[in-house]
Amino acid sequence: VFFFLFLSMPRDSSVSMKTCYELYYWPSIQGRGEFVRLAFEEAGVPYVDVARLPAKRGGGVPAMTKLLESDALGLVPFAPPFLKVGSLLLGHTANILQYLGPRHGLVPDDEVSRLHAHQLQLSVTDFVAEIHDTHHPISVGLYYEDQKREAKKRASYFVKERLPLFLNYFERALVQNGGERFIGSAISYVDLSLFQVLVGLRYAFPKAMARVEKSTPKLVALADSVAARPRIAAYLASNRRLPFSEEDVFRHYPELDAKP
Ligand SMILES: N[C@@H](CCC(=O)N[C@@H](CS)C(=O)NCC(=O)O)C(=O)O
Repeated sequence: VFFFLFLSMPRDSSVSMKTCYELYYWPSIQGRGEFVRLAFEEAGVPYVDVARLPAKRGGGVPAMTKLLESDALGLVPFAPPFLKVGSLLLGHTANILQYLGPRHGLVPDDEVSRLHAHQLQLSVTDFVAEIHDTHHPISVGLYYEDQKREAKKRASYFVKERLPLFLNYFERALVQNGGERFIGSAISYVDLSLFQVLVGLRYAFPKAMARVEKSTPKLVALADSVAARPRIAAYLASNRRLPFSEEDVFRHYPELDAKP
């Protein structure tokens, strides 16, 4: 039995037989946690999405809140998503991916590649914050309905200026690396994240995206190629992949999209 158990362990030698990844994120949305979920899914690495488990199995939002309120595990993260690996607690999406990437073949070995992957991921972080702020320009503590007027104004500049600026930048970075992958020649967590950004933006701003995507053909091809990867395709078809919604980071409010 032990021999069989050993044979069925992941082959990645950097992963100890006891590695148990616990992801903490809001259970009903894709949000920023999705960038981490996609990395686990592509790598075929088992993880526990703790807040999505029932409370009687130690899950739910209270389990997440409990960790955020505790000082027992050292530096406490500011907000979800965060990852627990044994006694290590790690916050910030880009930081979590920087940790997982080298351990699961989602970034090349050399230092420059890793720094550049992190650099691109930090630009994803900035971009996601701006996407979020289109529907919450005044405060995360207010409902969209209470900041609709400001959201409309903010989103009009976003779709006109920031959306093409960011996407054309990512297209350029992709082309600089040959046009198929962002870093090196194999899939990296940055490729997975740009897939998520693209599909999220298509959901949120279909009209603006139809326009902008004409000038980002490599990005479009990259997103298609990520969606077609066997593990990602299986994940997207599973009930682990939550639908987009108006509770999420990428929200579709027709009044915030580009004019026809
Ligand atoms: N830069 C952080 C941002 C984390 C973040 O804003 N998390 C959101 C959910 S997606 C949250 O729960 N924020 C609570 C708050 O800002 O008070 C990251 O990329 O992980």
